[in-house]
Amino acid sequence: MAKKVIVIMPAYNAEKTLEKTFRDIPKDKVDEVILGDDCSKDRTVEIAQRLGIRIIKTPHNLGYGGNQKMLYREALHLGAEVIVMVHPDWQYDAAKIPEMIEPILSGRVDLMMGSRILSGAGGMPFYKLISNRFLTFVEEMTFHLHLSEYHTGFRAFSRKLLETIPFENNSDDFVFDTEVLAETAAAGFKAGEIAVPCRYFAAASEINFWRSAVYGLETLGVCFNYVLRRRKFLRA
Ligand SMILES: Nc1nc2c(ncn2[C@@H]2O[C@H](COP(=O)(O)OP(=O)(O)OP(=O)(O)O)[C@@H](O)[C@H]2O)c(=O)[nH]1
Ligand SMILES: [Mg+2]
Repeated sequence: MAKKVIVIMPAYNAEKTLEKTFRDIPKDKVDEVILGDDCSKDRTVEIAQRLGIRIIKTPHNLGYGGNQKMLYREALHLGAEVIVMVHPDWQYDAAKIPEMIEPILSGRVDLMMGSRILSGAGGMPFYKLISNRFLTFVEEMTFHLHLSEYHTGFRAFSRKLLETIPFENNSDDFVFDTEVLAETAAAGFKAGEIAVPCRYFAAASEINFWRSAVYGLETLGVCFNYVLRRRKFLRA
């Protein structure tokens, strides 16, 4: 029997881009698409309903990480063997899903990342590119997952990975994504990546400078904690 593939989209005010993102998903390659709505204040839910997307809603505004937790829980509950996370902001080319899931379906890796850096990071604002490169360098020195970018919003996971890592303990905010990668490395899973063309426009990039800065500092904190824990573990 074919392995079940579920795409999850953590959404918050995605009315301008949801339909375009959804249209790009190759429906013949996935079994189900689920949208997690984090109490959007716009027409996200209405549009998702019209498109026939399965919707689950957070009880109150949880944040980006909280939304993902709810979605992974649901995807695992529905029996997904491969879970693809893509931002519904039409920044990443969702048509690349077959290439993202193939290495997981064939059992070569448990995590796949869609790298904007490998595709030239077209249009990424300069300060984001610099901080992305810097943080990725620190993360690569820490986690050794052999990735060109640790901050993409297009990822695919095996069921085994999501069942192994304690993602429920992670932050409900953006640093959730970094914590998942730290846990992936700590558990010894293998990661892979492909180049994914990206687009930059207002609705695809709403996180402002200060939220990016907080995220950057929190990411460094995750790296620091990881090194400390490893040292203790090696000494014990
Ligand atoms: N739950 C929740 N999700 C959010 C919030 N702000 C953004 N998001 C989601 O997080 C995703 C990423 O936000 P973006 O603004 O695109 O930031 P980014 O992709 O990390 O950074 P860029 O490289 O600038 O695009 C979006 O697809 C939103 O759905 C929020 O306040 N709450
Ligand atoms: Mg974005």
